[in-house]
Amino acid sequence: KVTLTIDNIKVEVPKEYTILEAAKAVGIDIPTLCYMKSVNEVGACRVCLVELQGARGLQASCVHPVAEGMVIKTNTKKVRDARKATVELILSNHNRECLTCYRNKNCELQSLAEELNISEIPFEGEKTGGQIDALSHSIVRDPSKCILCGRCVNVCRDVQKIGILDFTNRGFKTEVSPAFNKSMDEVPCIYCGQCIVACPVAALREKEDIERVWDAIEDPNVHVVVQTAPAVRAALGEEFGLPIGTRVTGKMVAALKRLGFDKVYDTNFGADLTIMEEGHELLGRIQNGGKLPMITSCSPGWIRFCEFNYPEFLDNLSSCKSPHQMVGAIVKSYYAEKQNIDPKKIFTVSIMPCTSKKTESSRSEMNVKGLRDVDAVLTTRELAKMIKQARINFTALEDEKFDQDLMGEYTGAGVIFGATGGVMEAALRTVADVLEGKDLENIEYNAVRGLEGIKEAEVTLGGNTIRIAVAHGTAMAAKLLDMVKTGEKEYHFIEIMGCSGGCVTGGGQPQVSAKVKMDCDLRLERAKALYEEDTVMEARKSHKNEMVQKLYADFLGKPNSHKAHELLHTHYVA
Ligand code: HC1
Ligand code: SF4
Repeated sequence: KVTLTIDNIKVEVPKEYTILEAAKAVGIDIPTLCYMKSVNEVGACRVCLVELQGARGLQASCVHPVAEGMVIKTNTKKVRDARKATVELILSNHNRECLTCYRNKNCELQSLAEELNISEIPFEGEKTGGQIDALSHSIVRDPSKCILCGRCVNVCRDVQKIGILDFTNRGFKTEVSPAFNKSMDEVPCIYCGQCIVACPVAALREKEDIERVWDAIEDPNVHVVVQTAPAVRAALGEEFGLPIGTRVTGKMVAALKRLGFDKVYDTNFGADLTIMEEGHELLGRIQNGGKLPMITSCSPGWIRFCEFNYPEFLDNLSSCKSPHQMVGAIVKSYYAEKQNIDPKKIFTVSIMPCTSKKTESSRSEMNVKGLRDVDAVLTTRELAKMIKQARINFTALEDEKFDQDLMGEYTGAGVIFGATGGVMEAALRTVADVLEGKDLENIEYNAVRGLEGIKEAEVTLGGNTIRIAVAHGTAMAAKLLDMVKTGEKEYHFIEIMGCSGGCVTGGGQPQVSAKVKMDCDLRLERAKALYEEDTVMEARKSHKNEMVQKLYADFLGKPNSHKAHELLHTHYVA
């Protein structure tokens, strides 16, 4: 430990701390901009400058290590002037159309400018920033908003180990973009959107599809069915000022009904259905000598990662479509038939915590007899925008229930899909009952919960030992697959999610400032909300979902039947 003085307060902290962390330990809040804990600690923007006695010039506190006896001042005229000048310089080369900006009122640069009391920009000159890139289905990049903080670069390169974005050109012409200034559409980007949630401004955002959804709702000849992913309920409340980790399932449903959707279902029904299909696929592969390990296929970011980087594992992927695609396909077939609605007049909307789902739903294979499984995918953020546009007082809404007919039931197993390890746990709950031939009581698999990058376990079921692994974030996926490739590890079943933490921290979830993220691990808080919902559900195993059983009895036959394959399974391309 070392002792130092910050703003006349003595503080004792571990010697590995930076000045920024030491100040925080005694409640002194130093502003930052490029800094993002564990992701971007580079001291590039110089907003976190402090005065260090005896040092020449001001020091960037986010990278400067503490030392015994240091005397630091964080709030002198010199410090304030320097921070202000730095932010003024950034603003002088920034597209300042704040009123019409995607991040208006939720922008870290805007808040900083306000805090520093910046009322005019003394230097005005040439501006950099090229064309907006909106070619992909998932992500829009606007260089005129970029402040070159490097957070997206580091998330993509170090956390995801993909490296799509980097600094290009030099000096004043520096830009962050894919190599050779290509479009995000032309590079092996997996559209995980982790760069979006890392961005402090609006240089990266999702490709919005709100207007098409409003149009469908407005059209009296169109029957609009909406479904919500498990992880959305764990984060939507943040957009309305509720604490991180507040579960807002009932309010979300109430809001969707007020927005005018004809039917409100939960993707969890599809998650339960996925477990039936995937569980039987796994049992089939184990019993018939099929390709192992089988790997889950719900996360479209992970699927793209596999297609681009590990094509040798394509046959290992479960052939199951992801749960929301399954729901879409079942709505346009079974539901349409039962409700006697022409499937051509049905418009399906998925509310997802994920930006990659937009691209997934546009894949040509994702259709039923030429009709799209899912017509539009909106992120959690886009749903929040619609609710705000409709002037719904979200926090005051009374809880409402999902529509209860046909596809209106779900189990706790479906809910936990949204957290890393959840798909595995849900699958085990069903596979265990099948192999043991009874209704097991112990259904919580703690070995696959939590934030360890790679989780492994061995479970013995009905005399069979099943070796499983779970990885989240593509860096961890790569590490795990490399071990499988060399033969160092052998498994029967692997769950992989493209984002660290699973869907709860997907690229379509509410943006949370780096400052808040310093103290709060979103992955844990949001996952808690899902595990909580699981424990209050009456049925917690997918095969106990009676509406899924009825779907098989009345329509699909049995899991992995010909019809199930036609509607619920897909293929992958290298
Ligand atoms: Fe997910 Fe899934 S869990 S992929 O993370 O399998 O997006 O939440 O909807 O489809 O159910 C996302 C979440 C989601 C699918 C399910
Ligand atoms: Fe990288 Fe994901 Fe952003 Fe693509 S979406 S640039 S893969 S972080």
